[in-house]
Amino acid sequence: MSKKIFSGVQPTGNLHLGNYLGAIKNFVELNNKIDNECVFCVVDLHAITTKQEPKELKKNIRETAATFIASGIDPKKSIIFNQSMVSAHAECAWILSCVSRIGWLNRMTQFKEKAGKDKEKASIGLYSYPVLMAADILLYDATHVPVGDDQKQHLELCRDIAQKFNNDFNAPEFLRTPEPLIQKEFSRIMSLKDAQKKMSKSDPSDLSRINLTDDKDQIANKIKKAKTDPLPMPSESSILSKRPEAENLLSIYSSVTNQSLEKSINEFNGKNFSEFKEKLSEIIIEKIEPISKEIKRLLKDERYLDSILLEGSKKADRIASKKIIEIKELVGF
Ligand code: AQP
Repeated sequence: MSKKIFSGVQPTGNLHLGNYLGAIKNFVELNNKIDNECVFCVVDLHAITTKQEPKELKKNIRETAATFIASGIDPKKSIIFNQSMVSAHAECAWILSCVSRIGWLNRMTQFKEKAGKDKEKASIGLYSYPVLMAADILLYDATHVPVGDDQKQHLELCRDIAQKFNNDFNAPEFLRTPEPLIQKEFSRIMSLKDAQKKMSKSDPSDLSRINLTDDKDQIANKIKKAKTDPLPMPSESSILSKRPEAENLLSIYSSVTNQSLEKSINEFNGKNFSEFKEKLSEIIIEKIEPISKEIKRLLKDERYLDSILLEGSKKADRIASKKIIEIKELVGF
């Protein structure tokens, strides 16, 4: 069955192995299915919910587009564009924010994590971020949204917003409620320095993540320094919850090699971490180095990247403008 896919990545720099294994790898598989209609968005409006330096943001928008293409998304088959080029996203987000309830947003754990202790100083945009995310998805009548595990709650909210809009305006099924596409396994890759925290672009320690622009020496060095425990490699999965670092590294190994966690455990059962880490570096380098080289090559051709984003924006605008006109009509504008 053909699917309408929508997903986005924030151009906040330092795209990493977690973004790749949790989301982008899945985008590529969906792009490769002939019948799917895919829209992949560089969500720059989301990026400014935290402070961005304008020149860096421009660079990061191109780098995110380059990462999509270098990872295997074909811009002729899928729409690649940046959100700020299609004004319907911001318009729709406003309308949906008048439908959404404060109580719903108060439950969002990502806001709590990102705002930290001093919530009063967080931007209003960071708080209402999930409403903009709902607008992104609903404008394209997406049937499926591939995301990492951390976005599950936002997708549930998106479904609630769609249903409430349809009820409020007596328009059953008008906004389509999308299904999340979250990988069953390895949908949350953790920091290499602290397996209780997810691998993240904004972690101040570069050693906590493998960036998709890292070269092979950087990758090898980060894996060598990745936190482990003093025991040999685990022999069964039941003890992994007590050994989060081993679990994270084995999950990365399994996800990159497309094999089950059980198989990876059997492969390294009782061996030293140093032996495992050597193999882990090898397979990450094999996967990431070609992507990293291609990103760097594409970044030298800014005109090409800008033309992809411009073309993609025109296509996205055709879809989103039609939907926002219908939304406004229903609202009574
Ligand atoms: N550690 C992760 N494991 C699996 N999936 C992940 N994703 C992010 N981190 C992991 C998935 O990548 C997609 C794009 O994420 P994003 O750029 O929109 O924002 P994010 O989730 O806020 O990513 P970061 O890296 O944690 O950024 P910062 O540090 O800026 O907050 C999403 O599908 C996400 O689930």
